[in-house]
Amino acid sequence: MRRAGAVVLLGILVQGSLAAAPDSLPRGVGPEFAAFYKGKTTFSCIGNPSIILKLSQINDNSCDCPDGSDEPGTAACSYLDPLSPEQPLPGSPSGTTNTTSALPGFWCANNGHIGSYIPFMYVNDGVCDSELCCDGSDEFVHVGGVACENRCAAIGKEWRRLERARRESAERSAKKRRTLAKESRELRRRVEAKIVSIKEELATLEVKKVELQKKFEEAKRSEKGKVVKAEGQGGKLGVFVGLAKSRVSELRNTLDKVLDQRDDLQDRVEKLEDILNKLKEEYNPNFNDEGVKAAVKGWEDYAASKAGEKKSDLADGDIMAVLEEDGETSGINWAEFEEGGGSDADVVYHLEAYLPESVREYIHSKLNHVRVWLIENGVLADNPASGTESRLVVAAREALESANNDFSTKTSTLEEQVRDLEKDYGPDDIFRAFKGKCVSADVGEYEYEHCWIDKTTQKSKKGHGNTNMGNFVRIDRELADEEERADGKGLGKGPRIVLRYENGQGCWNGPNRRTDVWLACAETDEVWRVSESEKCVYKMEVGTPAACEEANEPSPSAKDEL
Ligand code: MAN
Repeated sequence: MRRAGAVVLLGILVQGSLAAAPDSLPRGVGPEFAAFYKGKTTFSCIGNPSIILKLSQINDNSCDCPDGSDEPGTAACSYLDPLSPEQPLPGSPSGTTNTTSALPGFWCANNGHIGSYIPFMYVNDGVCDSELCCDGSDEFVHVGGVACENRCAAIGKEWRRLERARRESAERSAKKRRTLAKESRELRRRVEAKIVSIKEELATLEVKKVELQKKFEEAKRSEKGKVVKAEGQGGKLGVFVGLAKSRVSELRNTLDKVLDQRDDLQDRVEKLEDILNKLKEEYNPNFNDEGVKAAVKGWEDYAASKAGEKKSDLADGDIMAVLEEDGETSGINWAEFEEGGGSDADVVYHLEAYLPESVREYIHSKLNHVRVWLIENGVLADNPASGTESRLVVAAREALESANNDFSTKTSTLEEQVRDLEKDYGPDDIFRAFKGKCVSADVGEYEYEHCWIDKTTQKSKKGHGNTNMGNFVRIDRELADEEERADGKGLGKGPRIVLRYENGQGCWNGPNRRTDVWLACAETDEVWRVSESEKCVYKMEVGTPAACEEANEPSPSAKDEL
């Protein structure tokens, strides 16, 4: 490992340089500077071409060029490195090294791995810098007996393995991002389509509302002018009830009359029986009058047969009960049939009660229109209970109310959808696909949760409840400047998406909590780290495919044009 505090001057990795530098090149010259050294009889300093040196002055361990270009393979000009202390330079008008090195460093070809430059001050310093110079070519004089083995084969193999894994992971992440972008596009399209359809529905509803208002007014007007309804008018059952009621009353009157006649006849029979009884008791059997004798005999037979006769089951009380007027406590309660839930109209009025909750409201509004139509067209009876609105008015009012409710619900849904469409969901609308999703991580005594484009929460694992750490306000970009992490779970360097969450729960003696959620490209959504840089100001580092390179796919409209 390199000594602490050493400045990595230039860790430039030159791709595609697995081949060794040409033999004719002086030690330490990188491929992009080869032209300055190759096939020359003399050497001109790169930054000061007027200074011409002999070839033997290259790498002679003496810094002859002001830009150090004559010493590509030694540490002789290492003081030119920007962080080296200023040194007086012989012949310099300013007397200082107010110049920079023409070369980025000592070139390690690293055959079997990738070539790289190391700072000149590392050359022959007695330390093996295997990470930068795996071939050990920087320690060619073996200071203090140090001999750096060439580890490029193993390091290169491992590097290529990791590189392949990184590339594959990046490809998978990019693919996931494309899927997310596609999902987001589809979600956006749905919102747009919903807005169009709600607007159409509202336009239709507007017309319907005017119609229903008119119908309601008409129904109220006709209600006011209405006189008492004719008995039994209306639907089929209404007619039947009317007919039955008058028929029953007819039969009752007839029974009453028959009963009177019966009583009359009964009286007459009783009178005749008295006469015959008297005859039987008072006639003189000694008179041989055959006619009287036959009459008495006939009477005696009649009386005997009457004595053995069964008495009629029909009690007078029963007949009187039948003759009693119909009402709530006796006979048939016609009112129930005329006003109550017994009409055929009630089947339609109560149909909704049998429907599942989910469709009830919809059917209710549809049914109201049907009811009004049926009542208006005389198919259903409109049977108002006395002192209340007629069903026609009730149905018209309910239909209007239901249309008004429908209108206001749809208006708020429209406003909601329009707001959603205008909301910033990030590049490619990517965070639209994250709606309703959360990621969380256990950190110390809390579980931290990030609900995308919604809020961040600190959840106590000791049962102290949840604390809101901020609600989503906007998407920003900030520059990250962190060392790459071996596991790749870090922000690294470069511009990063930052999701801002503000106005969370108030901090005791402090501001409301807020969170910056920094995003970096990763294959899966994951909260990597949470920190509280100052009291109640949190930083979450979150990995997600959404933060990978933005897809440069042609837009669907561009495709269509092709
Ligand atoms: C709780 C947590 C901490 C916070 C303090 C502030 O303990 O929300 O993160 O720093 O309150 O009082």
